[in-house]
Amino acid sequence: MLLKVIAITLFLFIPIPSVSRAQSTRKRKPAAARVVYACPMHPDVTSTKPGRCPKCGMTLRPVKAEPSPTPSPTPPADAALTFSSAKIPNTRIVDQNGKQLNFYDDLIKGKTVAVNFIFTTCTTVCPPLTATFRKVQQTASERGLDVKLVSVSVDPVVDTPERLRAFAEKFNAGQSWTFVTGEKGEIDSLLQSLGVAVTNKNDHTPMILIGNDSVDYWTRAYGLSPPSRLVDLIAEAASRK
Ligand SMILES: [Cu+2]
Repeated sequence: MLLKVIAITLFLFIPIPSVSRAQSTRKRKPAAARVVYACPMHPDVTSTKPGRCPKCGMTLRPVKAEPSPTPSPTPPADAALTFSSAKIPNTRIVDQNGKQLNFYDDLIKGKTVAVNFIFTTCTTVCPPLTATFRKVQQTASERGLDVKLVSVSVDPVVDTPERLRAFAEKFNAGQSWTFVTGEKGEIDSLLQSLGVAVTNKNDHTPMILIGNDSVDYWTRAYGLSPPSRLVDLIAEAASRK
């Protein structure tokens, strides 16, 4: 009887060490084959498992493990450097007043602009993003800066002009702040061109595109940066000759 118990115990326990050995071997795969997950807005936030960024809540995206163990603290160079006015399409869009506009000609051409990406039913990052934009609007006007704010809906089917107008009113949006929606296909291709397309609207980026179209100067900023910092970036863009 005792022997039987020992035999069963052995039978039950013997395989376990070999399984955990197999797992630890798997974990020790060479770095080249490993995938790490990084936040698109916070490249310093990385994880070996999928999940969300603790800073902004965005879904971490798989990236190739870097040969260096410390990832660069600056955003990838392509984010800031390869964008230009030529990439902005003249998409047919509708604003919060139901007016048909052409995205580039009517909202961007010759202007200093800040563009963010939101949807009105968002319960996470969009309310603070929009509140930040409201503060930017206020501070920019106090500093006499001529900047147009543009908020593009990443959920154009739900975000009708009426919904956007109610949202705009809630955030005291002034004349120089346009909310953009339109046909889903059109908006999707607009988002694609602006480099912010996502398959799930909840993954949309808290990024602000800031630029001065007249000199084709563009930069990107984290959408929840202090408003004064964003206004500094806008002022810098506006001052480019
Ligand atoms: Cu959101």
